[in-house]
Amino acid sequence: LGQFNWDDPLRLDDQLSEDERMIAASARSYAQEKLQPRVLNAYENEETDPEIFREMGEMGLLGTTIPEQYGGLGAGYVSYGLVAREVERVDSGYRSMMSVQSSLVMYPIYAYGSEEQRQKYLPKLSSGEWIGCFGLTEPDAGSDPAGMKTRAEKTDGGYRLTGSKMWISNAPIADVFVVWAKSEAHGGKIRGFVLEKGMKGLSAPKIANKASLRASITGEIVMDGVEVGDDALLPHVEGLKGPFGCLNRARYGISWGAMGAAEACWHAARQYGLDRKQFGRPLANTQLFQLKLANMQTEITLGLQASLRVGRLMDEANAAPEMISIVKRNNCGKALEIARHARDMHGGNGISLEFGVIRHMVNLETVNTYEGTHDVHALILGRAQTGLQAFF
Ligand code: TGC
Ligand code: FAD
Repeated sequence: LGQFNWDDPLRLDDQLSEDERMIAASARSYAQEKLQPRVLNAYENEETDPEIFREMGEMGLLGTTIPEQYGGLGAGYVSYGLVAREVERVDSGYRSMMSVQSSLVMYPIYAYGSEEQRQKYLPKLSSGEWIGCFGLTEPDAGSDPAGMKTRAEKTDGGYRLTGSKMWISNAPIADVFVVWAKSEAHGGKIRGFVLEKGMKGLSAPKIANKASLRASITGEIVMDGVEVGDDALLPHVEGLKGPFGCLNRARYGISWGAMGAAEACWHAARQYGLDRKQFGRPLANTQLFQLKLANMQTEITLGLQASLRVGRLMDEANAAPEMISIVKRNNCGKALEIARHARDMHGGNGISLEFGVIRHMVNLETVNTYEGTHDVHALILGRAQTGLQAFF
């Protein structure tokens, strides 16, 4: 008979390579030793320590899938997912910082950039010396990025960018800005540009008073006629498939990350139930408590297996975006539900930040919304199986 491990029921660990296990273990020890001790303070005070990028860079956690010649780790997408899971076990905001840098800034520069752009930006982004952000969403264009208003006008030897981006992770502390704009010189098609901190007309004010994802700084990007050279254009992609190509990777990482946050909530609820007695016995000795734990265990186990399958297909360059919609949507929705139950199972203590579960719960509201909301991914999947477009 096979062995049953309550916290790894389908033995995900056995399905990983030696390298993948090592990368996960090193991400876990970094996250538990360096991030866990500072998260409460960061969350309470809404403070993002830029030093975290340097530390992650040193640990090889930035640009996991980028080739080593550009400073990346040269590992696969399963490894990237395992890193996201370990970081988000501590806080979704820390995973956000990591995944924006890796999938939304380094990836487009690697996949769509010139050799000069790769050489200039990737090593410093992978070491964490430079911090990156990704500007797609605008005040009037969120789920529908095709409605963006940001424009790039051709100038002599370059472009002038005008517009604003909203809800941009890392923006106020970013050195490198990957922004998407409609380019008049390319028939109004969406093109990517790499901007740098300090450019005239570029600013990134912080969005304050977030109730969610407080350990990760978020801002606007304001481009008031920012002049850039021709070399700021990402030459190798045009149209929405540019930003979506990055989002495929980030959404996939989120599917693992959300399960990490869910695992943290599940484990906390189980321990709480074993420790706390009411009516003369541990809470974990009641049927309702065990039903909730069984549901958590089942959803997390299935969610992780599904992400592993998509990761393996990504490593074979054989994954379809709709597969990623399934795991992003399912795992975020399920993680949010698990966090809400874990909060409830902690009773009054569940509303205290000291116990962590309400922080995960509130963070997961963002995770369920960004990178395509739960409902937008349902519409992507609805379109794929009916052939009918229900966005408008
Ligand atoms: P649609 O007509 O479907 O497609 C337009 C073009 O894009 C191509 N495409 C894709 N390519 C690669 N991967 C994908 N997943 C793709 N999806 C679409 C498509 O083939 C087409 O190419 P072409 O060559 O024919 O032009 O576009 P639509 O305008 O109808 O899109 C609808 C919809 C809802 C699917 C899409 O707009 C969508 O996904 N909306 C959600 C927006 C979103 O996810 N925003 C994320 C912002 S970034 C962020 O949240 C970062 S948070 C990070 C953190 O802090 O961790
Ligand atoms: P809307 O698109 O206005 O959606 C509002 C509601 O309407 C949602 O429930 C949605 O599901 C629903 N809805 C929308 N369209 C339809 C439809 N056709 N049919 C049915 N229902 C629909 N963006 C970036 O570009 N870069 C970042 O780094 C980034 N970081 C973020 C960090 C945080 C903390 C947050 C909160 C957001 C971030 N975003 C970022 C933006 C994020 O991607 C958007 O918030 C998200 O795509 C949703 O867009 P919206 O907020 O405009 O909501």
